[in-house]
Amino acid sequence: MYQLYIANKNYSSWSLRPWLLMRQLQIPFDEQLVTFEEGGSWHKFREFAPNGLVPCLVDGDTRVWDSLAIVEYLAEDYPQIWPEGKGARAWARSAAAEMHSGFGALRDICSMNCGVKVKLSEIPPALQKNIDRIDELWREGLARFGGPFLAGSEFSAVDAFFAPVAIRATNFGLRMSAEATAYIERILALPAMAEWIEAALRETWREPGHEEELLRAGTIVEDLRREPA
Ligand SMILES: N[C@@H](CCC(=O)N[C@@H](CS)C(=O)NCC(=O)O)C(=O)O
Repeated sequence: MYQLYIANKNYSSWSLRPWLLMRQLQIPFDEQLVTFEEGGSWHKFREFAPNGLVPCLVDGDTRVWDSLAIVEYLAEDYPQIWPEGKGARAWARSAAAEMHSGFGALRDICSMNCGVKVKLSEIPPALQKNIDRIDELWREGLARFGGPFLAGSEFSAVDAFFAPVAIRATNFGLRMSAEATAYIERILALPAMAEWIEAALRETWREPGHEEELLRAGTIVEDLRREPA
């Protein structure tokens, strides 16, 4: 049985990607949730991941320590992880890679916090550029492959890679096109996504670094999380 190491569901956008993909595609795994440490989790996460980061997949003697590498490792046994058709797979891989290595302003300013809604104090040009590019990319995929998912009729790895954007866009009130907004609603309605968010809202752990990121971005308008113990 695969073991998937993740961190706090409320904060960990990288953990969400393989977790959602595996849950949605019904790939069995044991979830190993290890909470973030105040000031950095390097030592704690090094106990299972050589790079000291989550997510990390353990399959017997094999350790896979990056979200994109995990997806590719799983795809060797579960080809449905990528869409059918060489052209759709090339598009999906390019888009997932663009998310994996880019959109720094969105990731920095709108950090994932499933339970908290924030009014941004400003939308700097770099953030608007990221939002516009994601909107363009999503509209392209939906139109070209016919939806309802980014690369066609089935949920695939490219949807999992953009899933945290659905949470960020909702919680930071980012304005997107009608097609992108409808796509966000579809992703949030997936049973596995609802399961992740419900679990995130039940968490009572708080990590000051992640909380401070929100305060730098704007004003908190709603906190739906369970009170810390
Ligand atoms: N490129 C990596 C990024 C992994 C990453 O940055 N993970 C964050 C959590 S979402 C982490 O482990 N941070 C450790 C820390 O905050 O100390 C991947 O795709 O898996």
